[in-house]
Amino acid sequence: MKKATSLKLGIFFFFTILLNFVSAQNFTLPKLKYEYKAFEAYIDAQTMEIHYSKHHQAYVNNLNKALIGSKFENKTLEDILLGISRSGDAIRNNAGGHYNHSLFWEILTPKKDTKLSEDLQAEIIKTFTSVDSLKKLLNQAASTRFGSGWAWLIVTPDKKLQVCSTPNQDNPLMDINVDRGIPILGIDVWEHAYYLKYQNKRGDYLSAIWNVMNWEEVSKKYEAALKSPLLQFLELDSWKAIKDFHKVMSETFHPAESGDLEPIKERSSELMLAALNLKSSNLPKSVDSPEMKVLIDELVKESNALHKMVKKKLKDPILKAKLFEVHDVFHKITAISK
Ligand code: MN3
Repeated sequence: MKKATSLKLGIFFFFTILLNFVSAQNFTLPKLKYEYKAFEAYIDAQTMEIHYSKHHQAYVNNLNKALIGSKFENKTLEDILLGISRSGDAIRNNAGGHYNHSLFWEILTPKKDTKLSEDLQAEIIKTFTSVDSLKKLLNQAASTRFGSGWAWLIVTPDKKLQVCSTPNQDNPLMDINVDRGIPILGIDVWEHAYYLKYQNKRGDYLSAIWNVMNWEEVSKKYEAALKSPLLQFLELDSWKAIKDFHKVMSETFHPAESGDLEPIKERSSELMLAALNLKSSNLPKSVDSPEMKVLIDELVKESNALHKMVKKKLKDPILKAKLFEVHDVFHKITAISK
């Protein structure tokens, strides 16, 4: 090996190790930009203190603990949430709790009358007719959420605004949620957020919270969400038909790779139907192109051909070669969707 190359490799490995070390997981409580008593008239200091230093701290501690030895170790908080269906309850509740509260502290402020950006204000009026009706919708989502949870304003994959709510510490980034999008405003409706001052009167807490809303921060989050590559990821992640095809494909292709053709013999009709289902699905805007449609047509044609060969009981090597062809077409499709 040439000296220059081995030096480059050495530097590469040094940084790889350094990076692993730096990213070794240890989530921490974000600093508050105000005092506990900053919202006294609307949210009392004791609630703020317990909420932040006890509840949020517990989510952080329990998240760090739950991640040790899990497949989510060393992932970013966003990546953990996006794949939350593959985690257990401890990671789901505590990763959600950490993300949701971090956002919540940011969108509160003791500053009076913060202003919405022109862009966000225009979009709110376009979608909800007025800022007041947005507040009403959010309060409705919050007050009808049974038990504990959150009400959200999100930017959806097609760059629209939407109000939704989630139970417990779930949020709209999570792949278990029906409404997907990037949250730009979240209201905590767990009793720990208001009980000391408002007891069972969730509605009074919900009216009060607008007095401490940081519209400048919400506007910043709106601008950032519009530019975020996460939006395209969320759009593709909601394309169920391709996930369904992928599932059958990988459960039949991988055994075939190691010589076991039984799974594809049993499921060739299922694979063909999944391809047809993909063809009739609504293509996400970001991948909707003539090229994509040609590839999906080819996928249907090849899956159909494979199914016919299985029915004719053709020899394993022939079936395997055809399955590899189907797999190649599928790869071209996923390459476009990345
Ligand atoms: Mn809370």
